[in-house]
Amino acid sequence: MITCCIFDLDGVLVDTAKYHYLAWAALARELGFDFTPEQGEATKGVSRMASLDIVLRAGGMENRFSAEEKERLAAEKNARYLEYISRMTADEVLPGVLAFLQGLRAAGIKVVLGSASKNAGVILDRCGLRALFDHIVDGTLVSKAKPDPEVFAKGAELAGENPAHCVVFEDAAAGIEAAARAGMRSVGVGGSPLLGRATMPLPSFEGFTFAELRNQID
Ligand code: B16
Ligand code: MG
Repeated sequence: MITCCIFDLDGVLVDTAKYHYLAWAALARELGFDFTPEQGEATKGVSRMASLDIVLRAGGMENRFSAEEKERLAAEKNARYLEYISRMTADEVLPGVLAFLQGLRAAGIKVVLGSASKNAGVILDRCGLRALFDHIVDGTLVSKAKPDPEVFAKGAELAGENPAHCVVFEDAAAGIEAAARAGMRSVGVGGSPLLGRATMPLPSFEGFTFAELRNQID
C-alpha cells in the first residue's frame, strides 16, 4: 500500500543544482581557485556547511578558515544563490512533475516535501508548487543531514502516515539511504548509477503516473 509520497526538492522537482554550482564556483573564484562541475556533483543533497567543506577541500583550503569565517563564506554563497532562485519561474519545474503531483492529490495520496535546503520555501513559492504540498519539511526543521532519516521520518510523522506506506523520491545517494533507514521505499530520480539502491529508477517524471508507481513497487 502507498498512502504518502515524500519528495526531495533540488534535482527531483526543480533543477536548482545548477544555481548551487554557479554560486559555489563564484565563491571558489574569489578564493583564487576553480571549482569544476565534476567537483560540484559531490555537493548534491549535502547540507550547506558540508558543501562548503567540499569546495574548500577542492582548493586545498580545508584548514584555512575559522568556524566564524566559514559561516561568513557560506552566507556569501547563499546570498548569490538567493539572487538566482529569486528569479525562478514555474517554467523551471522539471517535465512531468506537475501532472504527477496533481495525480497524487486526485488519488488522495499525501504529498510531502523532504528537502535539506533552507531555501525550499522560496523555491516552492517562485515555482507555484507550494499549494500542492500537504506538509513541508526543509532544512530549517531538521538538524541531521541525509543519510540520516530525520527529514523523511518527520515528513511521515507530520502526515500521520506509516513509513512502510511512504515512498521517497530522491536524486542523491544519501537520500536513497536516508529513505531506507526511515523504513521507506524509494524512487531514484534522474537515472544516476549512484542510485542503484533505490527500490526503482525513474529517468524522468514525463508520462509517469501514480498507477504506474503502484504497478512497479506495490
Ligand atoms: P541550502 P535537496 C539540497 O537540497 C541540495 O541538493 C544541496 O546541494 C544543498 O547544499 C542543500 O540542499 C542545502 O541547501 O543551502 O539552500 O540550505 O536536494 O535536499 O532538496
Ligand atoms: Mg536532491
